[in-house]
This record gives sequence, C-alpha cells and structure tokens, in this order.
Amino acid sequence: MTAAVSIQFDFPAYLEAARLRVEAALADSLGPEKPESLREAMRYSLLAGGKRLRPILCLAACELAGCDSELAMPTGIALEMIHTMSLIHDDLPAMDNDDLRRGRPTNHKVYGEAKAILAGDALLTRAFEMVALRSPGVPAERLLAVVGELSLAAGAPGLVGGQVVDLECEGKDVDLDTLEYIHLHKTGALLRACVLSGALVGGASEALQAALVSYARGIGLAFQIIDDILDVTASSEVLGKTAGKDLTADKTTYPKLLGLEQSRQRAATLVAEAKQALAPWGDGAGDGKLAPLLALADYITSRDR
Ligand code: GRG
Repeated sequence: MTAAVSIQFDFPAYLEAARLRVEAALADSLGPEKPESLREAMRYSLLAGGKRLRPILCLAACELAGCDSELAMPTGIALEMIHTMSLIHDDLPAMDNDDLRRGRPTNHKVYGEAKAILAGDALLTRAFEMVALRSPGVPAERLLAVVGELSLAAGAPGLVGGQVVDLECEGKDVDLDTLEYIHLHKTGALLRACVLSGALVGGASEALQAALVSYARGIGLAFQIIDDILDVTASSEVLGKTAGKDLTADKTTYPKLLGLEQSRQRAATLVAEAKQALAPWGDGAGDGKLAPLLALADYITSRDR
C-alpha cells in the first residue's frame, strides 16, 4: 500500500508559503558582492523565479527530522545557488546553447559568455559559503556533513559527471541504463542532496537518512521523466525554456525509448515507491510532518512546467 497524503493538508497553500519564504531568503542572500556587474549577473539568474523545489525539499526534510526548518534555510539557498549555476552553465553555447530560461533571455545572452561563466562560478562558491559561514545555530559537525554532500552532488560524482556523459551521448543511441545513469547524476544527485542535507541539518537518524535517499532516487528519476515528457508536450511559453530541445539536440529521452504512456507509468511507479520508502515516518492518520514530502512527490508527476 502506498503512503497517503492527508485530505486536511493544503498542499497549494503549503507550497506557496514555502516558495515565498525561499524567495525572501534568496533576495537577502546576495550581499555586497563586488564588482557590482558580477553581483547583477548573479542576481539576474538567482532571482528569476523557478519553482524553488530544491530548497523546499530541503526544508521539508529538516522538519521531518524534527527540527525548525528555518535552520536549514541557508542550506536550501545554497542548493538553489548550485542549481541556478548549473542552469547558467548548461545554457552556454558550449553546452546546450539555449536562449531562454525561466521565461527570460539566458544569462550569457544578457551578460556575455565570460560573465555568465563567472557568475556561475561565484554562485557555486557562494553556496558553500552559505553553509559554512552563514548557517547560525547549526552544529559544526552537521554543517561539515552538509558540505560533503553538496560537494558530491555538484562534482564529478554528481552533476558534472552526469553532464559529461550526457554531452558524450548526444547523437548516439543510448540504452535505458545509460539514460538512467545520466539522469541520476545530472538531476537526481542534487535532489538527493536536498533531502539529505535538510535531514543532516535536522539531526535525522541513519534510518531516516537512508529512507530519504530511496525517496530521492524515485523522485529524481520521475522528475526527469516528466521533464522529458514536458519537452515534447508543453510550449516554450509555459515551460519558460525552449520546448522540443531534446529532439533538436538528438538526445535520447524516456519518451523516445519507452513512448509517452509507458514513460508516464514509469514516473507514477517511481513516485509510489518513493512515497513508500518514507511510509514508516507518517503518523498513520494525516501523515503529519511527512505530508509535504508525499505531496511534493505527487507534484513532480502532476506539474505542467
Ligand atoms: C554543478 C559544478 C557544477 C557544474 C554544472 C551544466 C552542468 C554542470 C550540469 C547540468 C545540470 C542540469 C542543467 C540538469 C537539468 C536539471 C533540471 C531538470 C533542471 C530543471 O529544473 P526545474 O524544473 O527548474 O526545477 P526551475 O527553473 O523551476 O528551478
């Protein structure tokens, strides 16, 4: 049986309140960076909207671990900084060469390639500063563990490694195992770091950490399957990024390998498994502090952008 989400839990209200908290913290996060032109390029992409799913997952995991989620906010902001820098670099001419992101011209289109690379570099390093130097009230050993997880997620064992394999596979026939490898690294690794770092800040038990890793694997793959589906079914206007990009770049996707219907079913199964991994942490009725993570898993498959 799959863990259920309480009918009393108002997910749209939760999501909007969490998003607004994250937006406020993001707006405060960039201080007196100099030079001003670098700060402007960093702010341009960081404050360009986006669903803010990564920090919200981090806050929800911290709450599930029994801690005030405000303690995890600097870590959540760090995750959004890493995510944003990966989008800036992903859009560069040497990578996906895209003009549109989050409904606006991409960073390099506005500031030029060199500044976009450097704004990405500055956001990446700023992310580690947020955790190491701007996380008041969190014990140092927990912050050290978070720094470790963020390093693994961002580097060769995570996003960078996934991106390299993705680039190397362009125009080639790719099997399902390789596609899964790419997505578990390019997309899944950061989602794993989101829930794991929130849990670490909150002092979660090893059992809860392991369950969150299983949850993240399921939602990470499901997230990417839905991303592949939206690339062929949604408009650039709704997505805020160029639709149909995978076909143009000759990329292997889930719909290409499995078809749309089977891809949707696979995403639904992965989400059900993700929710099941966390079932022992529900309260058996309304599912208490687990409700946001269960609803976020469902949102990943029902989203339209
Ligand atoms: C991290 C050091 C470092 C380098 C980056 C370019 C690169 C290496 C990796 C590419 C990572 C990438 C762009 C993966 C795709 C992830 C993905 C599905 C992004 C879309 O996420 P959403 O839908 O976007 O959450 P919003 O805009 O809502 O935040």
